[in-house]
Amino acid sequence: MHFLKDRGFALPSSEITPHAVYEGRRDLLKLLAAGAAGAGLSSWAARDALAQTAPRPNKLAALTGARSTVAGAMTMEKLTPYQDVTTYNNFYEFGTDKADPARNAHTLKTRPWTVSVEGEVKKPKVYDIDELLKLSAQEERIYRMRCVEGWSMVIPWVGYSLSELIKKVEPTSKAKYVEFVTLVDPKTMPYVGSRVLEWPYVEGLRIDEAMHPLTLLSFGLYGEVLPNQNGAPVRAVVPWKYGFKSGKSIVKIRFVEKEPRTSWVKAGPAEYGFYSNVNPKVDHPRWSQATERRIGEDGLFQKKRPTLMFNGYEAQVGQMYAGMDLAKHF
Ligand SMILES: Nc1nc2c(c(=O)[nH]1)N[C@H]1C(S)=C(S)[C@@H](COP(=O)(O)O)O[C@H]1N2
Ligand SMILES: [Mo]
Repeated sequence: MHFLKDRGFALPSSEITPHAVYEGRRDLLKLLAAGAAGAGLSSWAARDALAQTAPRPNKLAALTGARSTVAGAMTMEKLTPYQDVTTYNNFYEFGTDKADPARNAHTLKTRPWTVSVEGEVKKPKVYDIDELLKLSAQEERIYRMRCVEGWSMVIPWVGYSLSELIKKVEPTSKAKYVEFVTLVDPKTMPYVGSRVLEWPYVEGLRIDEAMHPLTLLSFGLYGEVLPNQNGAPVRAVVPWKYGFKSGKSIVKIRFVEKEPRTSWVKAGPAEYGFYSNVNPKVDHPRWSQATERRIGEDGLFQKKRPTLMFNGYEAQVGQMYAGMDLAKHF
């Protein structure tokens, strides 16, 4: 995996706002200092994070936020280096190899961009991305991210709780689920003609999951706007579920009565369930889910880490699944 680090790639210059490009180290210092003072975080974490984001050639526009106060939104685990977060990706619209999105997603056009919020809501609205960005205060949240394939990362996302948007559009009593529809553009996405998945990439959550404060609408990471390969200009992040539930490059958020038919459930209903909560006790039919590799920190011979129930967010989210058979509703 580490060979990926040595392969240079260029971020599109169109994504860089020259006057807004900031000195990443200085801003991160400020960000961490504010958080450290407020929450009494130990300074090793700040130093550690800083060391890992030491100068790099390409920078995106700043997108800073105060540290989150949402319970469980921060972990003290070591951050996955920016280089790994942005070069080891799943974004099948740009290819199925982990290195493909970083190589190919420069074609994605993130402006103009709108997100249509529709369906079972009293106030449907087509949001321009720059309005959506300012809908609520942006926060930094350091979430563990566990992919169904058995690897994990720790990522400092920037965004706000999806619930902030949901409250604005006022769901009706029929809104039982939320569906996320992501961009499908054959002109800029080389693999949407392929049959690996049905396009557009569709994901979904139950309404209570979508309203949970941990569910993030994310616009950035490491204090900058999202790199294209990570789902620019806006994506979901649902930290207690396998990574594929976190749809990238969202264009539509639909409130519906019936459980949405998601791309992965359509592709393999025996392998991918609608819930897809991280669960070390429920194996994927073809492999165990009991352990994981932390990208960026381990060599091939490093012992794997045990995977935690609900990815370590059980105290925050466990109650939503009380009484449910999680082997059946996997
Ligand atoms: N539109 C879209 N969203 C997507 C995917 C995808 O292929 N297309 N892959 C998912 C998977 S499998 C994972 S693990 C995460 C990866 O997010 P990251 O690359 O930012 O770590 O994005 C998810 N969101
Ligand atoms: Mo994934």
